[in-house]
Amino acid sequence: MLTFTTAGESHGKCLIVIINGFPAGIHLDESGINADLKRRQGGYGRGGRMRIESDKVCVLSGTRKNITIGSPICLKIENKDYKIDVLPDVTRPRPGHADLPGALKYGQGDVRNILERASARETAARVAAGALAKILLTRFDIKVLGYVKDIGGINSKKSFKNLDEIVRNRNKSKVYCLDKLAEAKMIERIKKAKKEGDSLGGIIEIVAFGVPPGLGGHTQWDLRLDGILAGALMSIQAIKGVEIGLGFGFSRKLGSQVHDEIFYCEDKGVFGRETNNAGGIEGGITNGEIVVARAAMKPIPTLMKPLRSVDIITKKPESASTERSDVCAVPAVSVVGEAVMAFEIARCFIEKFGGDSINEVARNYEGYLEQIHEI
Ligand code: EPS
Repeated sequence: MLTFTTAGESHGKCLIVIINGFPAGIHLDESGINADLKRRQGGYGRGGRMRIESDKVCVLSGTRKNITIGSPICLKIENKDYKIDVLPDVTRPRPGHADLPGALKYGQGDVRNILERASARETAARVAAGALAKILLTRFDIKVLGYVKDIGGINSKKSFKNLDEIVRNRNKSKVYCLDKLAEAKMIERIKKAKKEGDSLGGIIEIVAFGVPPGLGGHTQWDLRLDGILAGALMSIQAIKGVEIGLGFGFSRKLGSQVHDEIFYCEDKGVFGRETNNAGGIEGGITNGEIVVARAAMKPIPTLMKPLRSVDIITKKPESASTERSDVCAVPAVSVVGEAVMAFEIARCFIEKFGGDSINEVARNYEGYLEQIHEI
């Protein structure tokens, strides 16, 4: 079973991620992981912290001569802004943040003991785990890509079916969106929010190309891939909604308008569809089409123009605490979404084709590909 767990506080010494169940025999390319970490740090709308950090992984275990050996892989990302023990107490919780419910749950009179771990800084560790999953998936020509669809109500209209076009357009954009016109408007919208001491949310889209039919499962509720992806995406800090394929759009249409009709492609010997409203998943199982998920991010709760709150010690009305933060982290979340979706697809892939070494996984996968052509 492929799993990961993270540790670390926002202003602690470092972030750690331990990945278990990763097959032996894969070249662990640190530069690929670091490129994703850098992309997560970027995107227009980030605050001062990202000028302090320059996230890079240090591989502490699980490899020999840069090749995985099947043992737990431990990755470390250092925090340059390490100052957790000297930071002031926080007693005015921010509406929308883990501050108050966390303080109540853990019996803390200082909200800092909650916010340090609740911080989206943790997502750097998840991106490292996801980058590792992407190395595994790339070996089987599966590519997972995230980009921005909407920031503060400004919608990117463009969509591409071609992987290279998505990468090219996304990488050119300061907000990781595919639509140049929308990009300019999004940047203006972020500038305005910043000037007004406010913050902005948005929508990200993640697509997975080359996923074979048969990942996930219909036989038990927790095997369903749509449920797994929704859970993983929803667990990202500030995510409040997830859709697969047409998502909420299904509810407004007739069945005859939305279900993707089935064809058989004689020359390739595969089943196919002309539409992909299902987002590549039917009955909790991948159907061989592109897997498409979207997630909605709420605006960041740290506001320079703070909302009303209460001091948890004095119980008197006060403005919520303010501190350095991002105005908009939607571009960063598109990188995190890509990572968590890649990891979950890799987890299901290993579950189905599992093996201790990459060669064993490859053999199982090739056998399966032959089998599905035979039914
Ligand atoms: C965050 C607050 C900011 C963000 C941070 C998440 O950090 P700081 O309080 O140090 O300015 O920059 O995000 C990251 C550090 C990161 O790596 O993404 C919060 O309160 O969640």
